Amino acid sequence: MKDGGHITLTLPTGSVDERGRKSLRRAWNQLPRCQRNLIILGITAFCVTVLLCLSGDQLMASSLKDSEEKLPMVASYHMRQQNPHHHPSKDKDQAEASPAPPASVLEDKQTIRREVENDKFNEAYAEANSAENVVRLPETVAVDLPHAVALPAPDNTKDQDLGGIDILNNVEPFDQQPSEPLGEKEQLDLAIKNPLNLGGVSFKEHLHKIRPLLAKGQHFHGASNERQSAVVAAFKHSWAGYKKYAWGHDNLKPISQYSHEWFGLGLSIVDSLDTMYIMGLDDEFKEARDWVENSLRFDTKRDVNLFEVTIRVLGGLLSAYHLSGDTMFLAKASELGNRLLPAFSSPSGIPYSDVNLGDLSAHSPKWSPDSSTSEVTTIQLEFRDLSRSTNVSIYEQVAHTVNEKVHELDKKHGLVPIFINANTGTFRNYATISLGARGDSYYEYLLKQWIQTGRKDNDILILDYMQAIDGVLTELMRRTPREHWVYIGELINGKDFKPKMDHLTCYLPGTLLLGHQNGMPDSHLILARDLMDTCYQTYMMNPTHLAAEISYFALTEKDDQDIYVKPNDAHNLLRPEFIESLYYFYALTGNRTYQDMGWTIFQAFETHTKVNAGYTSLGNVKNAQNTRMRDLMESFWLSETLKYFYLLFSDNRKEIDLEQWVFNSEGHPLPVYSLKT
Ligand code: DMJ
Repeated sequence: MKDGGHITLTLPTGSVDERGRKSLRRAWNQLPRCQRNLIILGITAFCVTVLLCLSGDQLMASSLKDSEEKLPMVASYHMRQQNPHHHPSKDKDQAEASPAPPASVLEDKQTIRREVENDKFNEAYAEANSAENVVRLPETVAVDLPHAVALPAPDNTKDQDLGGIDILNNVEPFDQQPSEPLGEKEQLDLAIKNPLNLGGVSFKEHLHKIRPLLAKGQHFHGASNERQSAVVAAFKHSWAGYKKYAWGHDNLKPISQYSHEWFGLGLSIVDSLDTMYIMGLDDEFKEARDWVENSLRFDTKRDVNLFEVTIRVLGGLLSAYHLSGDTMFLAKASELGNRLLPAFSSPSGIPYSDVNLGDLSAHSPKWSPDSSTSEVTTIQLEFRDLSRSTNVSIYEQVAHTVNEKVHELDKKHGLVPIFINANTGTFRNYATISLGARGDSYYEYLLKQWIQTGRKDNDILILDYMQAIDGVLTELMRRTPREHWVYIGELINGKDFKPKMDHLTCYLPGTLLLGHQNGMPDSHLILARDLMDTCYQTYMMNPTHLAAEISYFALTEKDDQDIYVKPNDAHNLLRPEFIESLYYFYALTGNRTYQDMGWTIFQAFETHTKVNAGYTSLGNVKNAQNTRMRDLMESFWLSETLKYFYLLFSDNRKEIDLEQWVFNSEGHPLPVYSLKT
């Protein structure tokens, strides 16, 4: 048992527990007292050392918080306070003691590390939500997106903390946090006065604080078949022309080989980011990303349209952020969000249509006192996403106020006039009712916002949507007399039926199907299918196999044709709406017939709109020999038309999973947030 100071313990066989204990005790008693004291001293010294290491590590937490390898401060704080199983010093010792593992093991470890960090974040997140001094949060909260954004929604009540930033404020209070909660107006003023800040601190500082909440990025495989490759080639051809002749400008004029400026925000670049990311065009994405970082400026004193800039630029930046995980895009989106906020300073809360991003002022359009209804109601997906991505509530708050105000207004069976006054907050009397220009995406965003926020029962958004589609069925839907094409007409002056349908309305079949997939009645499905047929016919009826901007429908058998196009309406702007609907039909049903329909149209674009420097809009789709090229490639060709073609032709109809993502009106996917349970 004893051998030169080393102790050897031999356990006899039999009842291991009992015999072992006895034999240990005997061995211990046989040791000289001084040796026993030495052992006790050794054990005590070991325990003291371990205790000292632990508290030392805790004390070191603040100095280590900037390290990339370290857990973000927010999460680590909570872990150390709340999780008794967390042993940072042990992790560190293990990392130091082990030799470099092979790559596969590293990957495993990274996966484990990510999982551990997720667990840590979840605990921190749960703790943050339960803490007394945290902003009270509303109905929806994202908790289960694999890529990321587990963020609370802001409180919609008036008494709310500054910018809603402080779900994490029990961790590390912000310097400029006021002692009293700020109201909506004060939050708005604060954000407008400091467009380069989030909640009173720099973007960098704020994003650092919310690191556990940031997007992780997605992976795409690139084209997997010939049709997808053909779409990628079309994108590359468009991009090459844009780069050569219009780089940094809004749009390309592919015939004159020149640029077209609208807002001076490089629209084609920002609108293309997520398309390139999804297509796996890494080099192109990188050069676009670098342009955004170094050259995209929002401080120019120039009026821009709130809606267009929101869906194209804010939506484009946010989508690029969620897909790539690159926080540069989120910082840019935050600055833009701040600079767009002056639009909401109207007396009614209905935003003005025009904003001067440099001046930080806003006003109604020069030609009218009214904003377009679809424009003020098609900014909510983006503003909400900005709030949830940054954990600053003001954006969602002001945008949701518009939902509430419009909800309160009188409508015709859920249908809205296409103009609304930002000063009075009321619809223009006798304005047209339409699911085309100036009305279209009001209906789209009712459904999509409801999906984005987790599909809450009895939400005003879905109630308004259901009522509106009822109104479409009873007030606007008609069939042609001979061939029974179903179409959606308009109500001029809010009452007189006009059998006119914009190509813009061809987004509706896809949206209706998406709604049906999410529990809307079968009448929506039937309308979706019928309208799909009609929209396809508006392409196939022309010798170019391309649709005109506006189609008319026969009211009686006296009209020569069931569907006809007037000479001034025969243009095609490379618009996406029908391709978008084809995509939803394929993605939600898996029926490849929709791919074939899309392929026919893609080839028509190739034949009639492809030119040396890109793809061009046309003046006349009714004459294949004389299409009268119009010389403009709008950015939605890159953000929507080509993206929807690409996704439509995918072998994987869930390449973008519609359970997890919702496309904004410009084709930019944004994450769906779960309903808080
Ligand atoms: C795009 O900018 C958007 O789809 C918008 O909602 C409607 N118009 C164009 C495309 O046609």
